Amino acid sequence: MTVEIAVHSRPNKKLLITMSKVFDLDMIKAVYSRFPQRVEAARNVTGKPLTLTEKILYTHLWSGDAKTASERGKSYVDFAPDRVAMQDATAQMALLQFMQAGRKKVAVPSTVHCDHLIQARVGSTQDLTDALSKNNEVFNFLSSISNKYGIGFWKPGAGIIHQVVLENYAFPGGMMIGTDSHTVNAGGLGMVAIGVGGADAMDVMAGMAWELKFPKLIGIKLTGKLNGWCSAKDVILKVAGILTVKGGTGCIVEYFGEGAQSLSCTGKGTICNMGAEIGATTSTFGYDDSMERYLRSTGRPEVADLANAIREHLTGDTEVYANPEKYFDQVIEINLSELEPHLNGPFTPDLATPISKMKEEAAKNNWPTKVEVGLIGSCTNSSYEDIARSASLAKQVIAKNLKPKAEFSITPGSEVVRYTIERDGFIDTFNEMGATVYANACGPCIGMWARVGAEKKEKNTIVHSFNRNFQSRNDGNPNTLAFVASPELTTALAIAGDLTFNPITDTLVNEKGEQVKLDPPTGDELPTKGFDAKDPGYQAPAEDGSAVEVNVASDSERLQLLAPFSDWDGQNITGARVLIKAKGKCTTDHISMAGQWLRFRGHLDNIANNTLIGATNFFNGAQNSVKNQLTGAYDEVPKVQRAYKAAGVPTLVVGDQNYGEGSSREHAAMQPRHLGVRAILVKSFARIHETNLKKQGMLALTFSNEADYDKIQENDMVNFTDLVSFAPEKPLHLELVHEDGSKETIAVNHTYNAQQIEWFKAGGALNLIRKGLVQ
Ligand code: MIC
Ligand code: SF4
Repeated sequence: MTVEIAVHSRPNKKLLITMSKVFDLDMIKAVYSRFPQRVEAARNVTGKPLTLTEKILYTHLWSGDAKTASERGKSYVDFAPDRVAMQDATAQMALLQFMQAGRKKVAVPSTVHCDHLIQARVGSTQDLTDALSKNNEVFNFLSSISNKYGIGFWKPGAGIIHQVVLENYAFPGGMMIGTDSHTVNAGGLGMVAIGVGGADAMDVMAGMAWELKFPKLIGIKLTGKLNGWCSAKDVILKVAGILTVKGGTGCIVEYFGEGAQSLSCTGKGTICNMGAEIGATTSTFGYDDSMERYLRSTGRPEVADLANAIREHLTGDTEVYANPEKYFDQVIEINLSELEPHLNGPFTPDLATPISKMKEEAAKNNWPTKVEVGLIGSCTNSSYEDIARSASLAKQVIAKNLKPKAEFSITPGSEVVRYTIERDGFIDTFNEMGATVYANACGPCIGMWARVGAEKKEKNTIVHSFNRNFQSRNDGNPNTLAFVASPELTTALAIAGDLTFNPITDTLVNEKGEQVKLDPPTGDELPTKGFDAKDPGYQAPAEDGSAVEVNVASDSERLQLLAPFSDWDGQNITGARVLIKAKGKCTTDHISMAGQWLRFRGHLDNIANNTLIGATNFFNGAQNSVKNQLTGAYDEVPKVQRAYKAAGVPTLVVGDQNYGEGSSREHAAMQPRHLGVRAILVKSFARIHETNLKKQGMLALTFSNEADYDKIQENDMVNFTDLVSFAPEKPLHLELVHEDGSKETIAVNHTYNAQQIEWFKAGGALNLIRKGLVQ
């Protein structure tokens, strides 16, 4: 069997109006029919007006109408999400787990999107064909397993998960989870949409509740109106600068105010999308006219009508927005009229520099100011509006006799956007500017970018409109400095080829030697002629998939059936070694790199060979070089860990702040687990990663006293002294036996509740399901 691709077609062929099918209409009707009553119940138990976030959370309680008020930042609550979305790189592991759950069909509407495995090299058509042949085994697996279990399948070329979800599935007031940290994008259409690991997705698809600690609430009041060079992206770039990469941890961010209403729906999506970069559980906006316009434009007037009927429930209560300090845990106010375009980076998305300050910051930090490449697109910024506004700048290249100084590329977010922008002439405009149009996929954003010359590892600067800019992420070159900006600013900087070019004040010299100024970008929020596509790339699942076979070849290097992890032996872990003490930032990209490693996302043993190879060893400052205590020699992290495993020596990984920041990929938890690491001990965790570790039966621990990080020495032996009495809200203790024989005991905290301790004991949550101990 082969997977057919969504073939790019020319707009002059007869158009098929493919946007008329509304997914999940019955489910949405059911959600809305109970919404008002559940909001009322929530108002009664909390005894106060409600934020939108609370309305959505309380209307999605597993147990039905709210009976008690949940304590923010404290209570673990069971929720019933309305739907699940998965992308190809994470769906493999999620569905390999789902296969083990013994269910016939998914319990809630679910979809798989093939977007991460397509490498950007020469251009969309060729790249898609190449990806299809390289990844055929994986695409076939995903296609057939989706077919079997009732999961909607979006073929390679259909687009990036979050754009496709926004166009087809997101609805105001809904709750969804997705196996990708940028699932939060759907907040732009008024959802509470949360990124999770595959094991969490599996639970919900298997008909079980989904547990989340009731989040704290950050309110962001937007006043004024965007103008000139500013765009929605600049709002979140500014917020990232204020809150930093961990300022949103444990929180849902709710935007409101007249400024919020003035933003387009896809602009709101951009803001919510990058909420992942501040560690927020998710972000959301109240239902408004921009969302209604978007629903109608994407062929869902029925959903707009349904939402209009309960409009007052799909936004926060008036009293809340009038006195936000009373109802949110933290309030931030941003005046859109005064906002400046920002550039965030390099290496971290929260290093925010307004464009007017870039000259001095670049000089101070010795950042190369020549921009080599500008890239627009990704799930963050590939809406019609984004492309239209960027195209308005590309048009000026020709009109003003300019010659772009940097390379420039576009990755459209979906086939629907691509088809529509081609029809409306934008692709031609970009082509005239010399741009490359890549396939509708993640591409360079996830390191699937065959960038010519990257292997030389030269220090260089690129600017993109994506969301993440961790070291090595885009092209595998640790010396590429990536700056995140709006698509408009990215385009302007690619034209100028200069990071310090401020389009508001500066001029460019054109081919005739004249000084010219770029006019501020303009563009329609939505296509006046409507969206269209010949083949959006959707494959519906079989009504009855019981006869569909899912094959995983035993000698496959891409896919491997999962073997259960072993359960806890009930003993204290003793004689443990420190595999690595990671220094500084240790994101999921450092723990389980993407790029070329994406091909092994369905094969745990093979992908385990990249475990922690990007992390910096505190003791020697090197990457992928740790001391093997069995031999005294330094070697690669995965090799050393495999040696410990073979010798039956338990190990732990030590880390710094916000460990596991970034992606939802549970590989970052499963790989160390598979290789025999027993505990991860850090100063603090990113939310999704902490849950992933718990789910996989790992110990996720934090130093009670952060300074104890310094006490861990390279040759230490570590003994747990009270793991046998592991209990909720009770710190554990570790005895450090130093090389000189001295000993000291440190306290470590954990956030396991009683159920999660059972996961640990069973060797992972899936083992409980396998044993039929969870229904
Ligand atoms: C990312 O942006 O890092 C990814 C790739 O989309 C990840 C998912 C993954 O690791 O597969 C994410 O954001 O969760
Ligand atoms: Fe894809 Fe990049 Fe979006 Fe992740 S952030 S889903 S890699 S486009």
